[in-house]
Amino acid sequence: MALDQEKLNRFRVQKERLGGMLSDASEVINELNMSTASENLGKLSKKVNNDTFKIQVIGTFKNGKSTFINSLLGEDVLPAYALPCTAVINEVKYGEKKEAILHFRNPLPQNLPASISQKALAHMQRYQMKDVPPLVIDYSELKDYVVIPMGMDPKEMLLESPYEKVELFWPLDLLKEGVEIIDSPGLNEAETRTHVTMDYLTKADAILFVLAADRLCSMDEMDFIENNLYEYGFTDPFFIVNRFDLIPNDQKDGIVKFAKMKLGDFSTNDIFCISAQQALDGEKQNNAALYQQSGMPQLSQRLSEFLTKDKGKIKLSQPARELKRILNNEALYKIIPSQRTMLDSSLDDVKARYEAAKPKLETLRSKKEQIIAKLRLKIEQSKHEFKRASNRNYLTLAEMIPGWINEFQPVNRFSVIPTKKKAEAVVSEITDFVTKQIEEQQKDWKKNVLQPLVEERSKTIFESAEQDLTNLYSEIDNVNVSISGQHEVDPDTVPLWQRIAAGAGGILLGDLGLAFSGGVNGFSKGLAKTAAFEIGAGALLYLIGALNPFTIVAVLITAMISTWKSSQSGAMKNTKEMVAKEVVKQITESAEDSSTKMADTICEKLNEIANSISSAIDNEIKQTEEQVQGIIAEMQNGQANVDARKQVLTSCENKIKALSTDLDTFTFELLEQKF
Ligand SMILES: Nc1nc2c(ncn2[C@@H]2O[C@H](COP(=O)(O)OP(=O)(O)OP(=O)(O)O)[C@@H](O)[C@H]2O)c(=O)[nH]1
Ligand SMILES: [Mg+2]
Repeated sequence: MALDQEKLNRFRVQKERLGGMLSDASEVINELNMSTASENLGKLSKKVNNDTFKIQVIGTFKNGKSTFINSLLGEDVLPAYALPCTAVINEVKYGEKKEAILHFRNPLPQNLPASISQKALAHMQRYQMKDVPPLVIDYSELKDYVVIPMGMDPKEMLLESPYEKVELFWPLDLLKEGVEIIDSPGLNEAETRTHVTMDYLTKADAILFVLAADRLCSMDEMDFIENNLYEYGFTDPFFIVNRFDLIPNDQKDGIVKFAKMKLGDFSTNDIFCISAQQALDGEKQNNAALYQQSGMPQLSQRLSEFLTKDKGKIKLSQPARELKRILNNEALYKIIPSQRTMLDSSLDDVKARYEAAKPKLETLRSKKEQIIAKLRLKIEQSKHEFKRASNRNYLTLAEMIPGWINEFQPVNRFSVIPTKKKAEAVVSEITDFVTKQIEEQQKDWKKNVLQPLVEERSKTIFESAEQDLTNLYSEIDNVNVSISGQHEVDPDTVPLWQRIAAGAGGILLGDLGLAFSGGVNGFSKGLAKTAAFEIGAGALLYLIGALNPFTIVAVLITAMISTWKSSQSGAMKNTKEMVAKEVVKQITESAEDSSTKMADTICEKLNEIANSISSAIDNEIKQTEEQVQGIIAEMQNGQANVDARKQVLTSCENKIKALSTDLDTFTFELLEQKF
């Protein structure tokens, strides 16, 4: 696919422009001896320069995801068959040389498929199956690694892949500037592989959702779009209706209308009806007419526009805003005036004021420790509440299971002669059904009970510290003023969340963090929302893995064969009861452990937030010390040095003002899409 070179160039220019401003700003910030801000600028530069942009291609199995990506690559690279096939995440990235690198899971799953590639197996064994480093593989042999083992023992098909992902490097223009296209296993094909795809969603920046024109908008798909995509923050995915060549001409309009009706509310983007197969064939055969007919040119055009214009907007506007805040709120209004007043004082005065402030700074440090200790305690205390909620959930679940199973009518029936195979078929069907039911119920529970509970509890926890933190910050400000010798305290209008975020760097610069939610909701609510979101995005359903038809069959087989003697319906009834009992037993037995794990995970997240608050305050106090120590050192070198330093301050001030104006223009142009 050709990328709109002109737009791409404009994006590069914008990126370089912001990069230039960042490095100018960095000089000023270093000159002013602002170490935390300087670290933050480093992170911003990294974000602007090396950022990847991950587009995950996702959709029901066999809708043509891999074929679609192949059509972008212009070759049959990713395996695409009529059977469910993609089993592993494939990250397609830019590289001059076509190359594939296989990454291994750590730890490796216990059972490996018998059909595993010998080369991969030998490599794993070389490292005693532990911490296995990546392996370069021939990209034309991808099928030996990333494909679901077919026609094997059905147990094999359920196994987890030992590979974490494949990185495929390809010299495709579209992938320049850190763009990555991610092929993921099909949804709703198998539990293990749906999980692989879902787990990756937290890393994706944008979604291409591939549907099939000949089986459009199934209930599963709509449920996924309505519930999951939105939950993960993808409010504007690209919908691709593939396999459009299979629709007779006189029905094409109807399909387009139907797709718009079903999907229109979930994205502002156009819906693209394409034939990935025709596009790929067109590319391979150099048949421009076929490629044209495939509908790919329009999609291609829109994607390149997205990657140059919108991607730029998404990725550049946040660092630009943050840069402006550091320059104005921190450097211009705080640090420069404070350094000036110190330089205007006598060295003895500054030293004396610093000595007087030292015990205060120590007090502030221990106050901080107390606030954080209180927070940690409150987090620990709420653990039992999370655990209780989770236990209640398992209890309710266990009560519902017998009813579900009782009402379920399996397609598989008992034969006259008892066989293990038949028994397995019936039990698998019931277990599959009940697993789906549990999943549905758990999804609802997570959304309607767990997330609101986490949000509400974290709000209470962080609210309890809000006043103390605000006071602490104003005491830090007072100490700063007393050291610098400024006369009046300038009441700080910067909201608490922003100060903490700036000091903690990490949260603010993360993609989902405080900067986003704190700005809209304020400190505690912002933190609570962030926490609840992260909990929702994580795979918290520890239970599901425990339900496995094979273990259930193994436990029940003897008892089942003996029920066979009764009538067909009697045997079915007995089997259902036995399966229900076994499932309930498995759930009840693992409930305590799963609930503990769940509560631990939630509290770990909340403690991470507490740690960030703690280091944000540490950084503020450290900055106060570094500032005065720096000025004392300058003053000790004599008056000439002080005068020179004052000139440096004036020049920093002018540079910041100029940079701010540039940044305003930059942001305006970015938002107005003037480039
Ligand atoms: N007629 C037609 N067939 C297509 C089209 N796109 C893909 N196919 C075929 O559909 C089958 C499935 O395509 P894949 O690309 O493997 O689908 P997938 O979504 O990657 O499948 P999983 O990896 O199993 O989830 C293959 O046999 C393709 O040749 C299309 O636009 N038209
Ligand atoms: Mg595939």
